[in-house]
Formats: sequence, C-alpha cells, structure tokens
Amino acid sequence: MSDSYLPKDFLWGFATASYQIEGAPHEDGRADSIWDTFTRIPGKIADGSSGDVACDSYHRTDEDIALLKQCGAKAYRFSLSWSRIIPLGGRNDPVNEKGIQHYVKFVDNLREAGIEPMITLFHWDLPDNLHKRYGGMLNKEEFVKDFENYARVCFKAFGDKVKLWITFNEPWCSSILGYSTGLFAPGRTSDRSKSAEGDSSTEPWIVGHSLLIAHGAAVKTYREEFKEKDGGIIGITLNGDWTEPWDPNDPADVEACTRKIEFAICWFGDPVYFGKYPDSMRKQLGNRLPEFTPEEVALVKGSNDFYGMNHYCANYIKHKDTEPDVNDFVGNLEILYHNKDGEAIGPETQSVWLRPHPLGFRKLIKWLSDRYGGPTFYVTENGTSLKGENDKSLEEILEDDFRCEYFKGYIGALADAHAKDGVDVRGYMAWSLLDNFEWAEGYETRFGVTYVDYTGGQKRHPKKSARTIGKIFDQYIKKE
Ligand code: PNW
Repeated sequence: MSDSYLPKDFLWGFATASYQIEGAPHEDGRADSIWDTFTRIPGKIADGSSGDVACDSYHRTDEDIALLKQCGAKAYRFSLSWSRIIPLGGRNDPVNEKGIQHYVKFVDNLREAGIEPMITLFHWDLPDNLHKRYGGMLNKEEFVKDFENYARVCFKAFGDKVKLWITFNEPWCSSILGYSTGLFAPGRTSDRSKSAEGDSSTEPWIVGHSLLIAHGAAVKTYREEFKEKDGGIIGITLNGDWTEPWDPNDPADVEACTRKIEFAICWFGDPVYFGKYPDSMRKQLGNRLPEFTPEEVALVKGSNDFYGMNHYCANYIKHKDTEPDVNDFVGNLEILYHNKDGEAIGPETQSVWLRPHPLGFRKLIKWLSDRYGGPTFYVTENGTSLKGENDKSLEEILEDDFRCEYFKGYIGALADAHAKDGVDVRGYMAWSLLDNFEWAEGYETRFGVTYVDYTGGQKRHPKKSARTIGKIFDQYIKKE
C-alpha cells in the first residue's frame, strides 16, 4: 500500500457533457447547436451518427443519479446545453423557461441524493444561430457579450444551488479541432490554407482569444454579481498531455517538450495567470496571435479561482529542424508514441491519441503547480477508452480490468502529487459516467464506467470500473 493520500474533504465523481449524453435535440424548445448541424454533414462522424439519441439522459436523469449513487460519487460534473437555455443564443433572444426548469430539477435531485453539482457552461455545443448570425467564436465582440449574458442567466437560475462553475471546457479543442483541423464543429479547415472556407493559420488563434476574453467576462460577472451571495468558485478547464523527450540527451527535444505544453496548455493558462501568451507562441506565430488590450489583461489575468485540469495521457516529443509550417499548432515538433529506443509511452487504447502513462499525470500537475504559483486544482476529466471494447461480448465488456488499472495508476499518481509534491488538489471527476457520443468517433469509442446498450433501448450496465473507483478513493482519502 502506498503512503500517499488525498485530503479529507476530497470531492470525487464523474463527468459528462450535454451533447454527448442528452439526446432530445428538439424537445422543450431546444434549437440546434453547431454539433447538430455538423453531425448532419456526411463523413464528419466515423459511424455516421449524431447526438440525437445518445444516452437519452434528458429523459433518464433519475437513472443517471441512481448510477452515481451506486458508485458512491460525491460530485457530478455535467454541462448545460446553451441551446436549451437560450435557443437562439444571443443576449436579445428569449430565455427558454423549460430548458431552465429541466436543469433546476436535475440540480435539486442531485443535491437531494447528496451529490455536489459542478456545472460546465460550455462544452462545445454553441447555439448554431450564433455561428450563422455573426461567425460565433470568431467574432469576439458579439460572442463575449452573448456568452456573458448566457452565463449570467445560468448564475441567476442555479447560483444558489451550484458552488462549482467552469466557464469553458478545453478551449484548445474548440480552437484547433474546430478551426484548424476541422475534425470538430464547426469544421473549418480551409483545407489547411487560405480559401473561402477560412484561414486555418489565423482562425484558431482568434477563436482562442475570444474564448479567453469571454471566460474573463463571465468570471467578472460572477464575482461582481453573485459570488458574495452564492459563495461559489469559478475557473476554466484546460486539457493537455505530459511530454517526454524522444531523445533525453538532445537538449532540443527537451526544450521541445516544454514548447509542446506551452502551445497546448499555457496558450490559455498563461493569460489566466500572467495576462500574456507564452513567448514561444509569440515567437512562432507573430502577429497571427492576437494581442491583449490593457482592458483585456485586466479581465483575464487572475480570473481563475481554481485550475480545472483535463488529462488523459503522455507523448514523446521530437524537435524539428525545419521552419514551422504556417498551419502548425503544436510548436514545430513531432508527437510520437515511441522514444529513440523504441519504448512505448504506454499501451494502445481505442483512441489513437491516448496512451496511458500515470507518472506523467503526477509530473504535469506538479509542473503546472510550479508554473502558476500553487493554484488549487480540480481534475475535471481523466479516463480511458479500451482497445477493441466495442467488439467484445457484454460479459467481457463489463470486466474492464484495463480501465480499473488505468484509474488505479492515475489516482495513485494524483495522491503522490498531493502527498509528496505538495500539489493542492481538491477534486477529481472521472471521464465518464456513461459510454457516450465520442464526438468525431461517434459511438465506436467508449469511455464510460457504465456500458450503454445503444441498440437495446440505451439500457445501462455498470462495468467493474464503476465499482472500483470508489474503492480506490477509499484507500487514499484521509479519514480525518
Ligand atoms: C475530451 N485529442 O476531449 C473532452 O472534454 C470530452 O468531451 C471527450 O469525450 C473526452 O476528452 C475523451 O476524448 C478530447 O484529440 C478530445 O487530443 C480529443 C482530444 C483530447 C480531448
């Protein structure tokens, strides 16, 4: 048994996102989000599916809460569908009372079950109308005002019951996957160069900037109008992998490791903690990376009450000697799954990008803690898919030892980071409570601790990992 531990009031549970689980896209006044329209474009989703039904969680809130209780979860992180709350999205558009009531009831039921709600305001499902009306996240002036208005509507409706708020989930994904590779909605790529579609050499950086300013504006609103009365905390959730050098004896690879983290995480982390973009990004991107005005610095710098950390895996990094491509967004380097000696960073999973490497979790959270002056962390996502899980029999799927081992490794690494490295971490949400709509991969990739039978009426079957996570936390959380 390890002598590491997690603090007494440690809050652990599971995470999901509205578009990935809810279904019911046209019920009670909800309008399209960019993911509804994106999934209708042939070829965008691996299995041609959409979130139209997903886990049917819109109709099964009681079942989902029962699952959380069964697992022993103390908290649940979920996102609100902006399109249910303000279907047309904008500050002058009507608020949909039915959408609000759905979530009020859900939050009440969670709390009655003794489960602490953690709300993400934006997990990628922008009201489609805002994208069509003015270009959505590309249009900073309009987007910031509309997001701030939406956030205020949510704080007003749920602020007395919800104490943990996240503005944006993984702005890197919205910016890069939505506006550079085009793998995610709204799917702008400009086929990697300038065209009528857009300009992937500038758009992702503009979108990232809009998201940061919108985050800052929503936090300001919360602090000025709600914090004193409601007493909650608010932050942004950033994703990012740990990096190890391809050749540890090559200083250029070692340097490239830091640069990779700066491009992936510090792109958003540095503005939030320091009020500026990393020098490595400015150097490579020049004036394609927007500048912060003094007013924007004031909004964004210091805007996190806590750091929301999504983390899944690690990579090996090899520097490049060539000039960076105009569409490069990683920091002019190669991301590899094997090092110079042919050693794998971790086992394969169903997700090409995901190779588990628990020690990298400990290293990254300590690295971030050092860089940002020891902030409070909530791990807002961590989990894994499992190679070939979809092709197995139900009995085999429910014995998900690979996932159990993943959680043992990662939660142990987190306890080490806390107990041995002094990292201030207060919570952990596993991704995910349920198998769900895995974006461009459709339903073929499963991250749930609960199997969802998509052809059998969305019936839920808890896997072994659903019972294991609580036991792991039991070992680590201090009793007094
Ligand atoms: C996160 N990548 O997304 C999201 O927050 C979840 O909605 C998602 O289901 C989960 O991780 C599992 O994928 C990511 O390509 C999607 O590096 C893609 C990447 C990273 C995170």
